[in-house]
Amino acid sequence: MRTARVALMLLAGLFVSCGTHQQSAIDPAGPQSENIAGLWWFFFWTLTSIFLAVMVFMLWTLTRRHRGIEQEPLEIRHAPSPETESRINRTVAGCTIATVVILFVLLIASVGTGKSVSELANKNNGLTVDVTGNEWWWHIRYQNSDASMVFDTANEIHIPVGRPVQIRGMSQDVIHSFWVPNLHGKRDLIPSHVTTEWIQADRPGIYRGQCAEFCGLQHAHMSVYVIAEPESKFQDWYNAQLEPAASPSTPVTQHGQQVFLNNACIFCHQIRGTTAGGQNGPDLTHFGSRMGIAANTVPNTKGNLGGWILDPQSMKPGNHMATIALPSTDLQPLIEYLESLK
Ligand code: HEC
Ligand SMILES: [Cu+2]
Repeated sequence: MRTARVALMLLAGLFVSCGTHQQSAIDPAGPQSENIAGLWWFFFWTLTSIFLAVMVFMLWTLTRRHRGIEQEPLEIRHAPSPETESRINRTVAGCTIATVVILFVLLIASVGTGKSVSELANKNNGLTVDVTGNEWWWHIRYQNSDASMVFDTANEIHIPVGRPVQIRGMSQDVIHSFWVPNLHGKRDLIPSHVTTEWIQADRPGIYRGQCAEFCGLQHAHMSVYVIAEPESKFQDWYNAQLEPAASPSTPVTQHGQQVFLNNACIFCHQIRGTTAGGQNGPDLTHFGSRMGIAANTVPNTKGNLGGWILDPQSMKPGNHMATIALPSTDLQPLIEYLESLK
């Protein structure tokens, strides 16, 4: 009984979404995942029925009375009569044909799902987002045919509800896999190869995704949020992201900016509108507007940010951010500055 309960809980854990940030393949939020969830349920019910039918049949054969068979001498027990023999043959042939037919039905359903998942690609709407896997964070670039409209961010993708968005997946190092279960299946991100997929959210929400291909030490701390918002809210966000970073307006944040620009931070991080143009770490131009720190390992709060800058290796061991010893008088202004970058 206890094992059954534990197994049920584990199973539920696979599917149930955690809090407001949903992550579930069978709670679809868009047409792609709806197709995939439909296929999943079709497989589930088909295979469950077969399993139950086999179990019932087995129980029936085990419990029914074998008339007279016990009295027969051992040698002839295994020599069935010609009628029994032909009945057995017919049953085996029937089951074999049924198995082949069922496998074909599942195959056709699966190919059909693949086809309907790719259909969204025919609707072009102009929004293309490049997602590049890095050990262990997501580089996000909003593409545009006008180069002045291209911008970078990290670990968070905003999309307008009801519009298809093309995701172009790439990798900077090893193979990663982009998987936001409420919106789509897994798509591998392969070095020097571009993979594409189309996602669409039909209801607003925050959909959590995570790297689905083991990519090294911090693979488990490589998550991404897809935030689906109504068109007008999305446009506000988009326009704000296009802007360079806000200039610091108070003495404290001005001091914080100087701390950032005078340290090694600039070799790895970009803050558009300043001299910091590093490309080895997440773009920080609008860092203060994001939900999480270090691929959403911890929520983006001042306390967590201070802990991260002081000792990134204890929060996410092995990650590629350098530990930089800062005097305590510099840390607080630096935190204030980064959080002011909305
Ligand atoms: C050697 C390159 C390097 C240096 C130097 C560096 N960082 Fe980082 N930083 C990174 C990398 C890589 C990440 C992503 C780590 C991860 O999530 O695995 C990161 C993450 C961050 C983040 C979290 C961003 C996000 O959206 O998740 C902040 C904030 C940050 N760094 C601030 C700083 C500050 C401030 C300094 C200077 C004191 C600094 N970094 C110096 C490489 C660097
Ligand atoms: Cu990864």
